Amino acid sequence: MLTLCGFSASNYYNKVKLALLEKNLGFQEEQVWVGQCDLAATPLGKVPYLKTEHGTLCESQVILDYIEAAHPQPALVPADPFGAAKVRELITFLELHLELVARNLYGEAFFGGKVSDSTKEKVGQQLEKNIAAFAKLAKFAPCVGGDRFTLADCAAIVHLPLVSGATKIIYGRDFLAELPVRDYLKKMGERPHVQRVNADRKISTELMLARAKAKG
Ligand SMILES: N[C@@H](CCC(=O)N[C@@H](CS)C(=O)NCC(=O)O)C(=O)O
Repeated sequence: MLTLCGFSASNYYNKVKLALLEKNLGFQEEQVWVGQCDLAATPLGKVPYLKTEHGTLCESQVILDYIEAAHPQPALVPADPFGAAKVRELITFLELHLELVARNLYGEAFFGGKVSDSTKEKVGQQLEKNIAAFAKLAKFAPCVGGDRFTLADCAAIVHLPLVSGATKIIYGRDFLAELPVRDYLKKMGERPHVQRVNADRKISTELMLARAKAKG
């Protein structure tokens, strides 16, 4: 039995959760907040991590690659090596070049903190450049990499709303507005597993914010 550890407000947790659901794999969820992680399983204290019959794994992409190799069907990565690499290329852009850059804004955008003006300026410039590059690779036809639902969609569905939301709040403008992201997310939102992830996310986000408030 697989146990996914973390919490449903986390985009990286939800990337893995969506893939597990789409692959129809039985798994259980163990709610672990940041600060409560088993550091032997996730030495940087990040979620998600996965408990398997062989041991634990951290880092969402490592977990997804393991799941795909261990349970190839239904496939969320094309069988041909080039198609598979194109999926990973999109995930790299989504995470390394979009989400991780936008993450510098979350403290102020979502958690009542403050981000310096110089950070906002630097991050804004990086995002403009990286989003323009991502736009050249993404297809949204209707899935992010073309006509098939893949692991790149598991990443795009959870990360793109944060990039939109953070830029809207910090710069007063959704940096993804010129891409068909809203229609894409609406279409993906028709999938029952995406609906489940989003419903769980809302509950978990309220819990997370209540915990932060209680802590002061
Ligand atoms: N590269 C990691 C990123 C995971 C990550 O940043 N998770 C966040 C929650 S969304 C976290 O645990 N943050 C706590 C921390 O970094 O200390 C992955 O793909 O799993």
